[in-house]
Amino acid sequence: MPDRPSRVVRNTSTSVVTIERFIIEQEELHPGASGSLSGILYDLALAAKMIANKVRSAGLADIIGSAGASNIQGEVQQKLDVIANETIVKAMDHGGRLCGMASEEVDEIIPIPQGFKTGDYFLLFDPLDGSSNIDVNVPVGTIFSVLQKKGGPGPATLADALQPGSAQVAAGYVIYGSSTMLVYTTGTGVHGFTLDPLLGEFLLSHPDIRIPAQGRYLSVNDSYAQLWSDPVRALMARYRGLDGKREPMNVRYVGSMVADFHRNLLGGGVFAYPANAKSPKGKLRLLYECNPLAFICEQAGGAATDGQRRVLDVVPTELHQRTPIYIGSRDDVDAATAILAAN
Ligand code: P6P
Repeated sequence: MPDRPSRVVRNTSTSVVTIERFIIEQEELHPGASGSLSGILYDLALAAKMIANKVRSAGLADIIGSAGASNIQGEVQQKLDVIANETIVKAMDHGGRLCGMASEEVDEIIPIPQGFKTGDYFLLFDPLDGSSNIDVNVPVGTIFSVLQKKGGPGPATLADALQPGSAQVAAGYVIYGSSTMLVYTTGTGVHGFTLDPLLGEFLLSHPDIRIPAQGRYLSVNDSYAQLWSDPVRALMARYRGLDGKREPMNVRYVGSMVADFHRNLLGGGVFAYPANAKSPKGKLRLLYECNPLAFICEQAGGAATDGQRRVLDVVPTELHQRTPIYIGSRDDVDAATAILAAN
């Protein structure tokens, strides 16, 4: 991971800072910066506003419900999945900063259209995570990850995508909840911005987010308990205080990873999606869900493991590969490593 200058942290109680201004200030921490990464972040913030508009009005327009098609994951695509995916591709494909993109909703690498300049970065994203919750108005989210292109200039190759999470230069998510927030890192801390719908601006509301070392919340889907291995069951007993080693954690599980992760990031906790007999490699995708959230979590003082090793150290072999994940407060993730890696 490139060396990182110190953080820019401010007291937001006195200053109104837009995300655009914050991005510029962060860029000034990197004297040799070309401004390309800043441009990518601006464009992602714009895409987030456009998706937020669609999500907010989903109940009113005839875009609720499935689009009838299925994606590579075999999941029925919700119309908003398709719209969010197209929104991001159209916002990002002509800026001249990317060599290509990869999306949860698209089987192959998305090339930069003919006639547009290619750039030095590769963008991966889940356009609308948790979309099965859309129809019941539960928070959903967008997750993104930015890598530097490997090798020389030109169109993206699979090698540009299949880099370990430790190579990320930026990562973030948008949560479309009671308010719309964009949270991101470029390796100098984690910063949160809340969308002011009247201004149409993301304003700095959570500078330098730090996750508590030990969590209050456990986010896990217990319906798979019969399918877990014995070490996973032992870990869940630890989290629940059943082995007397810690206070029981409160269970909070939304079924939308961004919502569960965001609550734990701010309040302390661990999100666990273990491998199970039905999903031996886990369910969540490494490249555009687990890696970006792991980068954010570590930058906030937390940790993320697949049960055997640090998520950011996993060398990917497939674009849509899945991984087990235990992510959140450092002490709670360390407990997962201690119990799972030993078995
Ligand atoms: P389960 C949503 O489909 C998702 O990808 C994540 O957002 C969420 O955390 C997980 O799957 C929920 O999976 O098996 O508990 O319904």
